[in-house]
Amino acid sequence: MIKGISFLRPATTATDYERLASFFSALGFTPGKGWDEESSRGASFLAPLGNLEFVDGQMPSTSDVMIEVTQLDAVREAVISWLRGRDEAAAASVQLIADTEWKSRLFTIEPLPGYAFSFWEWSDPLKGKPVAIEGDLSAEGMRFAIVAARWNAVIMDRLLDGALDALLRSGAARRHIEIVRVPGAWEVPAAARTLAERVNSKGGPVDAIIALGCLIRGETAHYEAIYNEVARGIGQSQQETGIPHAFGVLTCETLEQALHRAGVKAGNKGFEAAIAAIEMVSLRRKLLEHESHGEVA
Ligand code: DLZ
Repeated sequence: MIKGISFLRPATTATDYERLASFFSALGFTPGKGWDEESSRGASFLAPLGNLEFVDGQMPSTSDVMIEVTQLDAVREAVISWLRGRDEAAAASVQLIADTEWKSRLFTIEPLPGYAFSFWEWSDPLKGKPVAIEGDLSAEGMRFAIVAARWNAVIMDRLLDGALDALLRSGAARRHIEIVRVPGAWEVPAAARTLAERVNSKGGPVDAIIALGCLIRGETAHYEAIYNEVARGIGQSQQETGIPHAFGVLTCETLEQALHRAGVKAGNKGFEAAIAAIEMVSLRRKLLEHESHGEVA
């Protein structure tokens, strides 16, 4: 069964390699596994959808790497801000976004001479997308609170790092991320609820809460009882306040399993929870906008 497809691009020097990796990181690509060995190293970047196309006739863009995005203007701004300080002349002359003949908008950029990438989005929002309302993954202008337990500190540090990484790389501002530490997973729902209900106090309201914790069955008396209450409390806070609460509470058999889920082998659940929170804030905004326009989804 076919699983995936990878395109390899050799970098001529270590500096070029680092420049390209930095460019793709700055644009919010999810890092893949990559590798670092004696004979070579690889920086890998993932996109939710892959697509290998053979073209007969005129190429749709000048680059053979086309990256479909939402919010193309924001992507162009991110490109410019990455170039600033590295190459002022290039930052000042980034190609303008132009309409294509195939109902899209596109611009092409060479972060390194000889490496051109075209970024594009459909002009017609229904083209190329399933007819569904979905949240986007840009966190710009959103406010988050992360509620993180202190128990199992090694794991929690990794989950917290993962969540922060996801928020910052998706465009959230540091000043819009509040980190709240609580003793253990048991205390997460109460703090989350207080934050979700906060409206006029000094910190102001938050758009979403990311709940992080780690329960290890082998080492936790009343594991089931604690887990059920934590899940119920976070769910209840979400349902009763309407504020999205992402669930990043690990429930593991062993410490090793927890480590794997905290970035060692099986993704980082803190990162994933933060991405879910961003998507839900965006979705909620869209749904409420639909409601206020009297539209039916
Ligand atoms: C007491 C306890 C135990 C045994 N294990 C964990 C755990 O694995 N993960 C966690 O986040 N917290 C644990 N706790 C602490 C409880 O969540 C809670 O903080 C205390 O019982 C105090 O209310």
